[in-house]
Amino acid sequence: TDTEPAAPVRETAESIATMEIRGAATIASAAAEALAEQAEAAAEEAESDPAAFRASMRGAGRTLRETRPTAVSLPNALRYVLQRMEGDTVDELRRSVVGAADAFVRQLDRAQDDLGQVGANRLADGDTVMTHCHSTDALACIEAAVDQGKSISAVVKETRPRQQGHITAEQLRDAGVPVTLIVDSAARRYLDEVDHVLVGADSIAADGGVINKIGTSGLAVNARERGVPIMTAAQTIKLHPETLTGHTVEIEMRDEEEVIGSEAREEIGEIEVENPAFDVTPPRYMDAIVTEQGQFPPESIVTLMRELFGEGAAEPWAE
Ligand code: RUB
Repeated sequence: TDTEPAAPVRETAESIATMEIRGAATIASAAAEALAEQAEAAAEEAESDPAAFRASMRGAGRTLRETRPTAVSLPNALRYVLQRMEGDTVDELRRSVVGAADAFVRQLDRAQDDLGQVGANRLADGDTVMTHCHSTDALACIEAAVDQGKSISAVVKETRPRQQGHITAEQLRDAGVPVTLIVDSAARRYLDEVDHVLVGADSIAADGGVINKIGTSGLAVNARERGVPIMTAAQTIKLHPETLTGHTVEIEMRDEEEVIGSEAREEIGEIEVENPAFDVTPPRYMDAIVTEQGQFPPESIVTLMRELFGEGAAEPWAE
């Protein structure tokens, strides 16, 4: 049986669950780094027992996997690192894990830079972009456009209930992008004033459906109705391999506390409160998926998915 993971893994898992660490790409790199730290701790503990080392890494993988269900970049990160765990001795195993985690994080950073260039090419000098939630992949596109010398402004949706729009607003302000913050329900009114809608993704399904922060699908439908193009910025680590075999993506349901505090709850009394964190935008409402490998119409993303994840969705963390 596996022992409890080392402190860095437990702390990272806790931070992901409480959303101190959040956003699909950030979660993925934190998980990879936690596995590297687990490898160091496990190498000391397992001493010369490779089987104990492997069991300890699988346990860490499970702890990280169980934090949040929707962003596939998390299991994809665990798969990347744990499938590269190899060697006959504990030291070889340790080095393979640390090396794979390093390589993963570097690839993630490079993919985001490359994707930013692709997304930036869709933006023209003087454009205004509407954002939803906080996506580092989406921000990379705007920042690359600014680096290209384009002047871009932004209309930023606050994104209830957790207001990740505030993080987006701060980062855009720091990048020198003029920001107008609006409440979510004002989005359709402001669509007439923007040239693009730009969002990120937690997962992309084989049919091109985009799973992202709750409210994305309504925004996409409104954007289509107003004739505003909408794109998703998503590195290929967001492609969900299990959807190739018909599985659906689990939508995280979060605590009602995020929607009504205890005081409001007491006043309102016995009513149902639901708090889904994500929704699915059907491919027909999305104009383009921008990845580090170029931009794709959502309907053709399945080809890329087969190429990159065709071997299926192994679970190297399973007992
Ligand atoms: C974050 C969210 C982001 C995607 C993409 O949701 O929906 O749009 O994760 O982010 P939460 P990135 O705040 O609930 O984690 O481009 O940084 O991977």
